[in-house]
Order: sequence, then C-alpha cells, then structure tokens
Amino acid sequence: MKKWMVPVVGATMLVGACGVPAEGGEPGAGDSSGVLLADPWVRSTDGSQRPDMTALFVNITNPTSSDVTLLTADCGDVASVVEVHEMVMMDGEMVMREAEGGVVVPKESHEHLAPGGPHIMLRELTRELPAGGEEISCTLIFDNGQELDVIAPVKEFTEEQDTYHTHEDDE
Ligand SMILES: [Cu+2]
Repeated sequence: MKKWMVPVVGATMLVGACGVPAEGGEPGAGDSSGVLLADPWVRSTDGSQRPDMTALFVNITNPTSSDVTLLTADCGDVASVVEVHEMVMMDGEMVMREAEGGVVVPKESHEHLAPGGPHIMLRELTRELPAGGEEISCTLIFDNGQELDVIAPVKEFTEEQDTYHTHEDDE
C-alpha cells in the first residue's frame, strides 16, 4: 500500500488556520495529492481527571473532488485502544462517541480535529503523557487508501486552541 509522508515535524504556529496545508502541501496541486494533515498534537495528561485517556488532534484538508473518510489510526503502543470519535448533542449536552464509519472530510474542504469536535481518542494509555515530554507517532488511515504518518507533540490544552471551534450552543 502506498504511503504519503507528510513532514509535519517542525511545529508551526498556525494552530487551527483554515485550509493551510502548512508544509508538504503543494498549493494548487489539486486532485492528485490526496488529503493533507497539519498541526497534529496530543493533549497532555497533566492535571487530567482521566489520565488513562487523551486525544490526538490534527487539521485535515481534502483538496480532492471526492469526500474522504478518516477510518482509524494506529498510534503504536501508547494506547491500547484507538478510536475515531465525534461529538453529538445528547440531552442538551455535548458528548463524545465513536464515529460510526469514521469522520468525513468533505471534498474541497477541511475538517478540524480539535477539542470540542471530532478527535482521535487514545484510551487505556500505557503511560502518562506530560506536556513537552515527547512526540507521538500515529498513522491515520483513510478510505481512499491513504495512510498518513503524523508526529504529534504532547501539549497542554489551552483556550486559544478551543476558540477555533464553534459549538452549536455557543452564544
Ligand atoms: Cu473521545
């Protein structure tokens, strides 16, 4: 199976910037290039009420003319269970659940995996993940056959990162 390598090691400051394939993307390359990943990070377990779980976030851009679905991810031995999650409104509350069939990245658009939105859930962590301590290597698997590697630094969650995501129940 083909592998597309996306150099995302150099962390950019473009957290949440829309539609910017930070590095490795060829602007205007169009259809043939497939989906692109930018700004991956993993939430630190520092101060977490549930240090046994965390999530991977990344911006996915789909410049192609077909919808592409993120099916699953492989993050090695850091977590025993890796699931693609979505947020849904239940009884007036946003709750997460496994995204049946994956998360769709619409054609010529993008999907932000971000706090408050869809994410890659890492459950049954095999160790704690202090901020700044390490980088997590994951392979994201899409229904168009792409398997994209990311190297996600472990970072603390900040409100700044959350402001890029709007919820239906925001003021
Ligand atoms: Cu989750």
